[in-house]
Amino acid sequence: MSKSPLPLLAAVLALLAGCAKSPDSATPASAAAAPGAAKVKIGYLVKQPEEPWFQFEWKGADQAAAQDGFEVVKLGAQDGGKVLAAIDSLAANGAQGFVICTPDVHLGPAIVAKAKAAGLKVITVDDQFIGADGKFLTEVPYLGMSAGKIGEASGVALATEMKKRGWTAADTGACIITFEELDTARNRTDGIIRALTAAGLPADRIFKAPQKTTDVPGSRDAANILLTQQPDVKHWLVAGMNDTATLGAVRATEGRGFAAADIIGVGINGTDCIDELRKPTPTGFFGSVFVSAPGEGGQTSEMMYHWIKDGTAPAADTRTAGTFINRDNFEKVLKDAGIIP
Ligand code: FCA
Repeated sequence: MSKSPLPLLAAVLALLAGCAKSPDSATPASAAAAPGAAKVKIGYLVKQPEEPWFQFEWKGADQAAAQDGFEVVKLGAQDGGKVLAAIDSLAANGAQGFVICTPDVHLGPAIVAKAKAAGLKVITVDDQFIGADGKFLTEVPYLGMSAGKIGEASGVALATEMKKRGWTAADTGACIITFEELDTARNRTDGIIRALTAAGLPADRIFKAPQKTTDVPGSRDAANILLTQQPDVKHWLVAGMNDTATLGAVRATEGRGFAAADIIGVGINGTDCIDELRKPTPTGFFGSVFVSAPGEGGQTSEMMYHWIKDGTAPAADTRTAGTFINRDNFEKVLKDAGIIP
C-alpha cells in the first residue's frame, strides 16, 4: 500500500513552523520595542478552564494586565502533568511567576518545588495548597472566598425562600451536594448546613449527597442517588459549593418530575448560572451567592505583578465576600461587576 508523502511533509512543516516560534517572537511589540524594559510576564493556571467562573477570572487578569502593562499567559491545568508542563513552558518563555487554581490541592508541595527550581513565584487562588503534613501550605500567598460566610449566605437564602413558600419541615428535604475533600468546598457546605439548622430546619431533614466529580454530571448523579433514597420528600432545597453543583442537582429533580415551584436551588459563584437565570420560564434554580471572579483574577494578577516588579510580597491570606443574586437583581449586579455588558 503506497502512502502519499504529503501528510508527513505537512507534519514536518508544522514542526518547523513551531520551532521557528522562538520565545522572543511571542513577546508583544511594545516590549520588544523597548529593549531592557521587557514586560513582566505571569502565568494564570486554572483547573477547570471550561467553567465560566475561571473564564471570568482570566478576564479580570487580562484587564489588570492591560491597565498595568504586564503580560498574562492563560493556561488550562486540568491535571498534575499539565501543571508541571505549564511551569516548564512559562519558565522557558520568560515568565517570572504564576497564579494557580490547582487541579489537586495535594500537588502543592510538588508545584512549589518545581516553581522554586524554575525561579517562579507562586500565588494560589480559590483552592489552597495542602502540605505533606495535611496542613495548609501557608507560605504560599492565598486569595479565596470567605467560604464559611458565603455558605451561610446560601443557607439563609434557602431558609428565607422556604418560609416565603410556606413549606413545612416535614415535607421538605435539603439536598446538599458535597465535595468534602476540598477545604473551600467543605467550608461552604458546612456553612449552608449551619445556616439551615440555625433557621430551624431539623438535622434529619438535611441530606448530604457527595459528588465524585465537580461538574454537572457529577452533581446530577449524586442528587439522583439521594432522590431515590428519599421518595417521600415533596419539596427540595438544593445547594452545593458552586453553581455547577446546584445546577446538576436541579437537573436531577427535573428528571424525576419535580415542578420548579417545589425546588429552591441556590448556587455559589454567580457566574455559571447566567443562562439558567435568563431562561424565560423560571426553573428550580432560584439564585446564587455572587462573588466577583474578575475581581479575584485581577487582584491576584496585580499581587503577582507588584511582587515581581517592586518586590512587594502579597498578603498571606485574602478573602473575598459574596452578594445574593436572583432573577430580580442578577442582571444589575453582574453588570456592575463587569461580568455582563
Ligand atoms: C472552587 C470551585 C469554583 C469556584 C472557586 C472560587 O475552585 O471549584 O467553582 O467556586 O472555588
